[in-house]
Amino acid sequence: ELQFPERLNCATELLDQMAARHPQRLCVRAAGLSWTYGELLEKANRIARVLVEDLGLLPGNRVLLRAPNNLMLVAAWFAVMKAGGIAVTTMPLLRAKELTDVITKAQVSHALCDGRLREELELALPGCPTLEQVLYWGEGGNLEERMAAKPPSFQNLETASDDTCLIAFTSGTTGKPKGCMHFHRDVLAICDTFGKYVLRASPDDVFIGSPPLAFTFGLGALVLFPMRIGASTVLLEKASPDLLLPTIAEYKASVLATSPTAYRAMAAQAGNHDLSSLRKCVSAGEPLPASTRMRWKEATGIELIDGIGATEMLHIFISHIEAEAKPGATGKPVPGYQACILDDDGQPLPPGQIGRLAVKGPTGCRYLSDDRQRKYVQHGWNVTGDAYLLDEEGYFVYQARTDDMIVSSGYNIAGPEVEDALLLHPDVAECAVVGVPDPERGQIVKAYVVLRPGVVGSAELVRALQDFVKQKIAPYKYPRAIEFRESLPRTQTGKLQRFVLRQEAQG
Ligand code: 3SK
Repeated sequence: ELQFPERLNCATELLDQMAARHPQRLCVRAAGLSWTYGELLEKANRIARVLVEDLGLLPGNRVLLRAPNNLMLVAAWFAVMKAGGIAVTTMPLLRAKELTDVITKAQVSHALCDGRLREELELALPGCPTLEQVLYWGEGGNLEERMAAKPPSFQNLETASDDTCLIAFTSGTTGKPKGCMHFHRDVLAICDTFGKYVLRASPDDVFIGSPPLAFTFGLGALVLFPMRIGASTVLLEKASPDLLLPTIAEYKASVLATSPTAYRAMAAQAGNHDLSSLRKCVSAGEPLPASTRMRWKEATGIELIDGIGATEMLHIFISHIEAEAKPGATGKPVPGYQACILDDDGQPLPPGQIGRLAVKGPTGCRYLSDDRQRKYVQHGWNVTGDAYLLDEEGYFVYQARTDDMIVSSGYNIAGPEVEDALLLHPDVAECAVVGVPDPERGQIVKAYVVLRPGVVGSAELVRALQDFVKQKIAPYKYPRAIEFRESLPRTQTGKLQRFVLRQEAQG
């Protein structure tokens, strides 16, 4: 079991102490910029002073952070930790309405924002009476000027290890985001569980990846895990597969964190780039199809480390080391966590039966003023919205989001299993499978398919895809309806929004 002292500030552990030991070691890099641990500490200290001395920040105040993944965002995040504030990091693409909801719900009082993202924040301001202090950096901002006027030192607030330090908003695959509160000790706990026992990176590693730092997958994989061990990280403001591949080569990145969709796209182009520096690749954010694991391994020789996490749990809680990968299964509980499968009455199910995945461990769900807390945390278990089964070897095998189970003529069909089968077809680039109402069968399986460039959808192709699925999995699971699309609805973290397709189908 992890033990943390009663008083603990995660910034002291991750930044101050590492900078004291290795001031000259490279810490964060981005196009044309690079800061050592010593330099990042100085920037964070100066921002902390601006927050406290100029903007009157008090411990427990909530600070909105708004920027693409860049160095100033990391410095601002640590400044908030140092000053005992609570970071509310938001997706760069949020619009004024969404920002207003977050600011209102989290009672945000201060904001630090990249000047390029000023417009939507300013549109939101009239609807946000709690937000009194806003500073911009970069374009049209003066944060840097204020920083330059401050000394480079700061005395970190001695927070309690169970003081809240961040509120992460869920990306909302169901369309209703919730704020999840996490403590200073939680930030270190994810480093000392998944980071230490599954990822097992070293100080020489160079981390890189696509998830925004507002998504806790990105915060952990691109900032917290590298800094816990004194490694360095490369941040990309735009991290499409096309940009990630050459940047991995340019920086000789060795640890990559991105989504299954990106791995699939990158596998197709991997041969055109020098990826020889890569040694560890983490996939999370969405279930990993066995075909994607296989394609990435064929393209790079690297076994993906798959993981399921949740904003509610802060990071990944089921995963595996490379040597224990089992295609089609997510893995086993990360050391420090326990997991089980519950039936609808909250009773544990034996291996082989599908139920709700429940977990407990050093991190857990604390929704900010939301009744859904009672549903998520039951008898000490965090009951996720994922349908899983435990196999005979103790691996947890993903079936579907509980909302994505399709019941057709009495058969239970997991949409993602049909998606996995479709993805094996060479003409399919992406797909989403949902249940749509049907007068005879209750529901039928419908697939929305994005075809590979140059392939044209036709009635013959529909039949070919249906036959293909029938060859791969039990024939009753085949998609009775197939619609070709240019793209699929996704959250800003890349998760498929099947509920949007279900709603469309229901009219
Ligand atoms: O979606 C996930 O699997 C995830 C992974 C790591 C951290 C947070 C999340 C939501």
